[in-house]
Amino acid sequence: MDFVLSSPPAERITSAKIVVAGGFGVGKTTFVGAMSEIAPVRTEALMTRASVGVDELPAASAKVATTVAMDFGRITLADDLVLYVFGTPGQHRFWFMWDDIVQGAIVAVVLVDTGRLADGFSSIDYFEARGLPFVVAVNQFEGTRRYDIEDVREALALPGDVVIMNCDARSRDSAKEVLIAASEHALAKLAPVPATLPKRPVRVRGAH
Ligand SMILES: Nc1nc2c(ncn2[C@@H]2O[C@H](COP(=O)(O)OP(=O)(O)O)[C@@H](O)[C@H]2O)c(=O)[nH]1
Ligand SMILES: [Mg+2]
Repeated sequence: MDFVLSSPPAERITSAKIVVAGGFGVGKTTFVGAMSEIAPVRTEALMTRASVGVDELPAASAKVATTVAMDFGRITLADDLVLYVFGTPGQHRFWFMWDDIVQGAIVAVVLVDTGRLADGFSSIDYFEARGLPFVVAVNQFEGTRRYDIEDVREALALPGDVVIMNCDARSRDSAKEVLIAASEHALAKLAPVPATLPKRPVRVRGAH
């Protein structure tokens, strides 16, 4: 069968790297799997009884596998913009990999779960320390209490300019919305507009 392009190929394709971080079991692997247009690369291992007491999950979680290196997916946001999305392993014992995984990223998404908001702190601290812009996406697990975005902001002690949004990590559209917001946030941070223009004396042409 012939392959027909529906639109002419874009002149220049820009790719960017985005990192998805957050606590253990918050939905990072689910998020990358939902948004990726290629079969996501996963490095999941089955959780065994050996992880009891080490990797604690919410009581309702059906999680049977855990990411031991990273998740990787790709999404084309526009004809000329491709995002490569890397999910970090959540457990602290894998943090030695984070510096490599975030290398070259333009922005991060910190997934949080309102049942265990505090699990988001270490990711937030990490990106604040690295100076990497981030957005916060609240993964809405059913059965957990819903909070207003501003309550989440207060609980996480985040300033007003940090984008916080609700999401469903299982939904491609929802994950895509988060990635669009994150890319826009990165662009805004890359091209900061000075709050006030420097004041200069106005020179009138021809005046002496
Ligand atoms: N009910 C519900 N389950 C979810 C949601 N997001 C993820 N899960 C489940 O929660 C478990 C942990 O998700 P996973 O993506 O492996 O978390 P990770 O440790 O952050 O990679 C899995 O069994 C998912 O199927 C959600 O929005 N709602
Ligand atoms: Mg995972």
